[in-house]
Amino acid sequence: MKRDKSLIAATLKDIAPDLKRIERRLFLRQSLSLGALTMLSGCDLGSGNAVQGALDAMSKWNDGVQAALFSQTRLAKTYAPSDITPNFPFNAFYTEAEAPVINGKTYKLQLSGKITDKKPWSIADLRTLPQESQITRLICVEGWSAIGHWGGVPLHVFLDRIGADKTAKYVGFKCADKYYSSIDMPTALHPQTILALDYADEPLPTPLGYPLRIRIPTKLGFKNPKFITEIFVTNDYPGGYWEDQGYNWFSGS
Ligand SMILES: Nc1nc2c(c(=O)[nH]1)N[C@H]1C(S)=C(S)[C@@H](COP(=O)(O)O)O[C@H]1N2
Ligand SMILES: [Mo]
Repeated sequence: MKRDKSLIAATLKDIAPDLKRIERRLFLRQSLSLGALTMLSGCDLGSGNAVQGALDAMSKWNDGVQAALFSQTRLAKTYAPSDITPNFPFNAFYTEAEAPVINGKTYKLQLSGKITDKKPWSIADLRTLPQESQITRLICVEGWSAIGHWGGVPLHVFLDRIGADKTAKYVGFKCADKYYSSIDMPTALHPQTILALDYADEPLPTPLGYPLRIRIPTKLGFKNPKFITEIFVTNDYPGGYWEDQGYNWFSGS
């Protein structure tokens, strides 16, 4: 995540004189009250500084533009078996040795929120549903990407099966390692968004998220949560581990 943070820092440094000038002008003329600014940016400027408020507002605006451009019928590029990256890389906010080891035999996926049938699902249950396979590229904001072969249940099939409220805004994910993330409903229903159980036709190896992860080729890597323990459907913005630290929430790729 270093590269992106330093980029933001550099950008902030570049625009600092302009921001100072704008701030001073606003302050002197008092042409915009804090209340008006709060309404414009849609966030509470009193709790942060003006620059952060403006950046957050830009990021939210960017979410709206990206969501409008997103198409449920436009597919992410798929690749040939010969394109697959050998030794698909591990990435997390900790080292590979610290990845959670989950017992797939006793594991149950928990469901909550706007879902009719909240019965927990075992891995065996999930394997009775239709399976989909894809060779797609995962792109990480840290500056690397890798092509991998994923298999599992299309999320839209699962959401149908459990009676999820598809008019709700968000699908959220909780993970065994305290990671969490969330996506918009159109992305959740996209045909290539899958509840991945397999990598290269075998159960996921631990580093790649055993026993269950989300694979979304239309989103950046950090929006592909691994070691999923719970799925929920909600209209309340759930955020995410990196999203809550300033990463753009929509983050299409
Ligand atoms: N549970 C969990 N999921 C996670 C992460 C994490 O730290 N914990 N990191 C994310 C990030 S930043 C990336 S790039 C991808 C990496 O997936 P990989 O390990 O299969 O390469 O996982 C995402 N999902
Ligand atoms: Mo990432």
